[in-house]
This record gives sequence, C-alpha cells and structure tokens, in this order.
Amino acid sequence: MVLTPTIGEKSYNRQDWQKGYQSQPNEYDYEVEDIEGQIPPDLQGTVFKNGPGLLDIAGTAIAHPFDGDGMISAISFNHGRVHYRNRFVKTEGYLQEQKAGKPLYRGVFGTKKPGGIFGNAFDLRLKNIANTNVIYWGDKLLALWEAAEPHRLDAKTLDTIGLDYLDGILEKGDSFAAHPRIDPACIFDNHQPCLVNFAIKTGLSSSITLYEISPTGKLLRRHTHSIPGFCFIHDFVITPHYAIFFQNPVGYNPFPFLFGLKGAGECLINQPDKLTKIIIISRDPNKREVKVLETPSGFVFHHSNAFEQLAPSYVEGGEKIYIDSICYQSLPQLDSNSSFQAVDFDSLAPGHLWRFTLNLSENTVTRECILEHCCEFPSINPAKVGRDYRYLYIAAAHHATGNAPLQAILKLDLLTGEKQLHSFAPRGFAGEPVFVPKPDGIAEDDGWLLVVTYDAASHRSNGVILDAKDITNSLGVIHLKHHIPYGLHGSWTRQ
Ligand code: 3ON
Ligand code: FE
Repeated sequence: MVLTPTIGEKSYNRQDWQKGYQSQPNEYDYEVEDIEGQIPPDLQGTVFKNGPGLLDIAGTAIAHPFDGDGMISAISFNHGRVHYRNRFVKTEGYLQEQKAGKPLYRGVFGTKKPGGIFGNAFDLRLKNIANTNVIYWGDKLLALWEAAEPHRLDAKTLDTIGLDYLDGILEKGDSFAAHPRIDPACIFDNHQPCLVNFAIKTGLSSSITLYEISPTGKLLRRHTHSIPGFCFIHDFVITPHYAIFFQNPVGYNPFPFLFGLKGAGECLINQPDKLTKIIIISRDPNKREVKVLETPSGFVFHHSNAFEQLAPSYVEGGEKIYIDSICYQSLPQLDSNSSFQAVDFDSLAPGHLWRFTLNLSENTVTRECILEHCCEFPSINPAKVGRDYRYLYIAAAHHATGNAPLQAILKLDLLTGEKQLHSFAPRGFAGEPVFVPKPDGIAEDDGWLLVVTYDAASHRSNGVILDAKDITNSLGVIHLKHHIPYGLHGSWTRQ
C-alpha cells in the first residue's frame, strides 16, 4: 500500500492490470482461512457482487468486459467467520454457449459470433447476460442486466432459479434496469422503505417506466412517460419527490448493428453540440408531472446521489435539487479493431465528479466540478439516499490527475472538501466500495466499506474491510484463494 503518490510515475503496470481481466471459470464454495486483521464482530451479513466472470466464450475472447457472462460472488460474515461462494448466473445463453463450445450470440458491446458479417447480420437477439448488479429485495436475490428481465437466484446456494417477473410486475420481454435505488423512508408509504427502479424502451422515440416496489415485493406505483428521441440511460437518482434521469446527447445509427458489423451498444453516436436533458419525473401519485431542464454536453453513467431543498416560496432562490454525478467529456468509445486491454488510458478523458444544481422555480441548471480526480463507482450510506449527505465514497485512480485504472478508494467530505485516499497501488486494483452501516451507528460515516480488490502480485482477489470514518484504516483483509475478474456492482444484506 502506497499512501504518498509519487508524481510523474505510473502507479501501475499494464500487464498487472490486464491480468485482472482473465476469466474465472471455476465455482468455489469455502470458508476463508487466510484473514489479516480482525473482522468486526458486529459485521453480520452478506455482500453480493456481480460482474463478468468470463472474458471468453469457450476460448474465443469477448470484445468488451460488459459482454461477459454474469458471475455472482457472495462474501458472508458470521461472528467473525467468513465464507466465499461464487456461481455463474445460469442464463439461457451461458448454458447454450458452454454446451456448444462457441459464441452463439452477438454481444451488445461488440462480441461477434463466428462466420464474419454473414454469421452476424440480421441476428438482432440480445443475450441476457445478467452481469451488472445483484440485489436482495422482496425476499428474492436478483441478478440484473438493464436490457432484459432479472434472473432470480437462491440467496444461500446462488443456484439460478430462472428469469423472474417480480410476481407479475413485469411481462415477458420487459427490461428492468441494473440501478435500483432504495428510498429509506418513502413519504408516500408512511416512511417505509421502497425500491425505485426503471425500464427504458428506446428507438426513434423512447419511454421511461418507473417502478416503486414495497419491501415485500408488491407494486406500489408504476408510470410510463414518453421521451422524445433516442436515449441510453444506465443509472438515475431519486429524491423524496422526484426520480431524475440524464438523457445524454447521443444518437443512434442502427445500420452497423443490423449488418453485423458492430454490437448494438457500439452504434451510439456522440452529439457534442447538443445539450444533456435532465428529466425530472414526479414520484407523487397525485402529481404526475415531468419537467425537462438542459445543461451542456457530457456523458454520465453513474450518479452518486441527489437531494432537494424545497424552499418555501418566500425564500429567495426557490426550489432546488442537487445531483452529484460522474461526468465524462463524451461517451467513451473504444477502437473496435483493437482489444479493450490495449486501451490507452492517457488518450481518454477521465470521469470526474460534478455537482448539478437545478433551480425548479427558475428552470436553470448550474454545475461545478467537485472532484477533479479520475473516479467511478460511487457509494454512500444507504440511509442518505435522496437526502442531503456529507460523505461520498468512490473508487479512484491512485494519482490525483490523469486517467488510470482504479486502484484506490477515496472518501470525500462534501461539507469541508477534505479527502482521504486508501490506495492499493502499485499492484492492487479496486472496484466499487459497498457501504455497510454499523448496526448501532449514529454518524453518517459509522460503517464499513467492503471492497473487492485484485492483487496482481498473487493473482488473487481480496475482500478488504475499511473503516468508513477513517478509510486509511484497513480493519481486515480476506485473502481469497483465486481471483475474481474486475466486477461491476453489488449490495449488502443483513441476511
Ligand atoms: O441499442 C441500445 C443501446 C444500448 C447501449 C439499446 C440497448 C438496451 C441494447 C443498449 C444496451 C445497454 C447495456 C446492456 C448496457 C450495459 C452496461 C454495463 C453492463 C455496464 C456499464 C458500466 C459502466 C461503467 C462506467 C463502468 C466502468 C468501469 C470501470 C471504470 C473499470 O472497470
Ligand atoms: Fe452501473
């Protein structure tokens, strides 16, 4: 662990970074014995993580990690003992391709079937790879992929049960985004928690469907809004009264996809001269309003959080919403002729954290960069979702400037601007931190961060427990017996 970055030198070596993208075809189930430090005795529950487990299909490399078959890891804590288990989501496509020993589907991000354009043209099926997020809600463990239905898994064994329609909330072919938000105290449900998620249907014109689902899995509210133009929306934010979406300035040319030349997701076209539309949908069942505000171009995958300041009309400035998001200059586009592992980090602009201030009374948007440090995968105390919050945790590059792989966790105090960095450089790489509140916690940062890291020196992954109050302090390191390829999102449950 290097705590004082050296300026001007790379904090990583490319071969090390690339090794974290090797497939992990094995499924493990064991009690972890190799533990450094002390597991907090009151850390009780399971962190589930999802991400591409395979970077190849029976030996044929996939074109992009977002095309990789979903693999769930579960790290469970029980009175200081730690158990690890991983299982592939046994999607229809995974089972068929493993049996056939070759790719049978085109990937959204460029993976091709054998046979050149003749083997790929006009095959418009999507393979539901269930690789983006995993949540436990309504007594169900669900693996999510934004372009199709969720898959349900057995929460104990991680065995795949099958596609899940949420007890009739979804219909065959419906999608369910991979970024649900849990409102900790919904004002329309007697301050009970509720899960808010969305589904996008896109084309020349698009629609957003918003779902609000109770802790027992019952549909509370659903409404659909049509949105002019194409939209690619990966994540959103909620406040007590609103669900908010960024419609980034991208267009779509379907022909390379139809003719077998590119994946569906590679046909997005940046439109830097256009504005980002911020779509603000009311969650109030008695007020089905939609407002659209505009802000200069950029591209956002992930948001950290949002909150409202509903000033009474006599207060100057009116009603405001604050949104914190990771912004790229434009949609990062990779060269489809070379491997994603050859990406030139220095030639791509990194994502930075920006705060957008929406004035709903004056219909204006202002924005300012609040963290000029390459970062992705934000995380906060779940009690603060949609509320004014102070602490933001995020995976970040080791160095404060430039674009580089994520090797550190950064804590940002939004009140004072103070930062803490816990770096795993030079040979460690970090993914999304998952915030686990302390059972008896009072302060917003009374909690732990669970981080899955990849250690190139041992070619194994670790589960690292950081103290959310002082993240420079690592409480425990769980050394797994193998590596987990770089993952996407996950969640914590007390189960
Ligand atoms: O054709 C349309 C456009 C499109 C892109 C419609 C569509 C629904 C088929 C579609 C599909 C979108 C999908 C399936 C998106 C999946 C995204 C995904 C699996 C992951 C996104 C991750 C985002 C980020 C920012 C990851 C960053 C990772 C690092 C910095 C390091 O590992
Ligand atoms: Fe995401």
